[in-house]
This record gives sequence, structure tokens and C-alpha cells, in this order.
Amino acid sequence: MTRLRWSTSGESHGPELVAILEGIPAGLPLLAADVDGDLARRQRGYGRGGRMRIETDRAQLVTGVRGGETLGSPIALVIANRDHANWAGRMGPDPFPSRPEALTRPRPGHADLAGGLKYDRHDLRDILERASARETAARVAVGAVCRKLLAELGVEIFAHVVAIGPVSVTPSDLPLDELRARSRASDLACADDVAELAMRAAILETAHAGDTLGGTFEVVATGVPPGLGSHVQWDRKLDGLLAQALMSIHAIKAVEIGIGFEVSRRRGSEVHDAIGYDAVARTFTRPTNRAGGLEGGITNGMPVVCRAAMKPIATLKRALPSVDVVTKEPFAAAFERSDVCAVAAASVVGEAMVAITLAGALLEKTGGDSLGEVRRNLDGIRRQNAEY
Ligand code: EPS
Repeated sequence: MTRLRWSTSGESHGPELVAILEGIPAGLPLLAADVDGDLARRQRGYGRGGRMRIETDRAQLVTGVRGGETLGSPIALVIANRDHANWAGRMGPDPFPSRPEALTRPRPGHADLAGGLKYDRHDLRDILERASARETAARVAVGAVCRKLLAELGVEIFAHVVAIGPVSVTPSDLPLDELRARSRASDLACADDVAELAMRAAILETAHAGDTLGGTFEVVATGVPPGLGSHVQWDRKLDGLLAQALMSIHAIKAVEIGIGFEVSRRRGSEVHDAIGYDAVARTFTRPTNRAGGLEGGITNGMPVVCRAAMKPIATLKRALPSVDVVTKEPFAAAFERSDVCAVAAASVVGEAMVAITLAGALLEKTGGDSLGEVRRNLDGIRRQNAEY
């Protein structure tokens, strides 16, 4: 059984989002404030729509924490949907006083039609409420707890946006600390000032055209010990688990590890990372990290580097042709509100998904029911690696 189990619950305009996370060891210092910083970062980003002016996401730690420390029991987190107040009579578990108008017009690119067919619902709100990327707030809350645990064990995670629409950053060899500081200071989570200006212009122009823009973000994890994941079985390969975790984020259509698709265009000598040894630090070294910290589905001690590509948001002001699911007539789509670009927000969700995946892999390696036990076991693993 995996060491870490979690799931989320909640509809976009329902009363609240809920997450339960089980497997975090006892004794981890944890406050709601540790979660709120990441929730606030997820709400930021040039190009977001009106909804983010309504919400101010805050986590309530409901269970599994006592006096500021985890107990080892399941942790429940709750985030209120402030917008729920505007949905009286249309959302919530109780029967409605009168039947709300059904939403019967599926948006191409959304889960609306596929979900409506699967669950046999003709009011497509029954699908889109859960399919909404609002759910990612709950993932970020779970990820923040995992990030806290990882930080105690020397693992740090950050993301930065590397492309929005046609605009890409200029590749740089900035130290990772600098990359992190710059992306944190940027409204688009982009470390390249010049590219960021062009990205903002592209978003503005796209908004004026009634359209939306996607992009790519990169997640980097440092301090990851070698030996997480395994080559011995398909579902224990950590690169596969990371790919699934990132691909499961709303609107993500492609994931790369290390140099990703580029491996198929280069010769072997320009893909694989040579191995060296630092006798002082008693550790193996690599001059390059094209593998993104993973070989054979196992971490090799280099930073773990993953990229995810997000498609443009499917709710378009100038909508694509579609068909009403009841009348089967084509219609000109109705439009309420939407984000133009949410790649910066998605990058924070990417950090969360990587944090959750790495925390699970690390706990599987170390075992341990208390933070002290996890620490001791990890120290033992580090000693073993040094003596190898
Ligand atoms: C979303 C549509 C928009 C976004 C929402 C995701 O919400 P609404 O339909 O209320 O305008 O704002 O994102 C969030 C609410 C969030 O917290 O990120 C969608 O359809 O996926």
C-alpha cells in the first residue's frame, strides 16, 4: 500500500472544497498559514478572470493536527467557496425550491459533453462543477502539507513558467536559487523579465480577441535523495508516477521529464549524463542533468525536473461551434466569464502534485510514523549512500 493517500471533494460553486490526506508522520509542525501562502500564489497571475476577485482562499485544518503539530492521523483540510453565496437556489445538497435552468450547451474542450454522456446528465452543470479547475485549490492545500514535510527533510520545490502561447523564455543557466527567486517575484511565475513582458502583451492581445492562451511550466525539486522510486515494476517507476500526477492537472496535455521530447532528436552521447565522483562530498556527480534526475524510474540525486504543457482554457468568449444536448440544434455559445490564461496558477498546482508524489516516494523509502523516525531513517540512507 502506498504510504500517502489523499483525495479531494467539492464542486466549484458548492459550499466548500475538502481534502483528506493520510500518511503524514506525527510531529510535523503545521499551521493553516503554511498552506495559505501557496493558496494565495495559486490565485495570482496576469490573465485570470473575475472569479479570483471573489475568492480569498484560506485553509482550515479540521482534523489530524493538534496544537500546531500533526498526529499521524488523517488530515482534513477545508477551503470555503466564497462565490457559493451567489449561487443560492442553484448549488448545494438540498432540494431546490424551483428547478434551476439547465445548462445544455457543452463547451468544446471541456468535460461537459463527455461527462454528460458518461453520467447520463442533461444539465451539464452536474459535470462542469466538479470538472472545474477550482478543485486544484484543494490539491495545492494537500501539496503544501507535503511541501512542509519535504522541507524538513531538505527537499525544496519550485516552478517557473517557460512559455505562454508563442512566447518562450530564453534558456539560461541561472543558479536554481536565482531562478526560484525571480519566478516567485513575477506575476506570471516567469524568471525571464523580457519574456514576461512579451507574455503579458500576448495575453492582453488574446483577451481582446475573445480567445485564450496556454503555455508550459517547469517544476524543479532539489535535495531529492537518490533511490526514490524503483525500476522493478511498472507502477513503481517514479517518472511514470510524476507524469500521471502532472497529467491529471486540468488542461494539461503533455508532460516531459528532463529534456523530454528532445531525447528523440539527439544522439545518445548528447542525451545521457556522464558520471563523476566527488571524493570529498563522497557523492556521485553529473556535469549535466538531461535525465531530469531520474534513471530507470529511480532518482539519481540530481534535481528532479519535469515540464507540463497546458492547453488554452476551453471557455471562449468567441466560442467554437457546438450542439445543444437536448434540442440537438447548433447554437452560438453563451459566455459568462473566464480566465484568459492560467498557466502561472497551473505552475503552483504542478509544484503541489510533484510535492505530493515525492513525499509519497520518500515515505515509502524511509518508512516511519513520526518525523523523528523518518529523519533517522533518511540519515541512515544518506550514510549508506556515502559509504557505497
Ligand atoms: C474554471 C472557471 C472559472 C475559473 C475557475 C476554473 O470559474 P467560474 O466558472 O466561477 O468563473 O475562475 O477557477 C477557479 C475558480 C479557481 O479557484 O482557480 C473552470 O471552468 O475550470
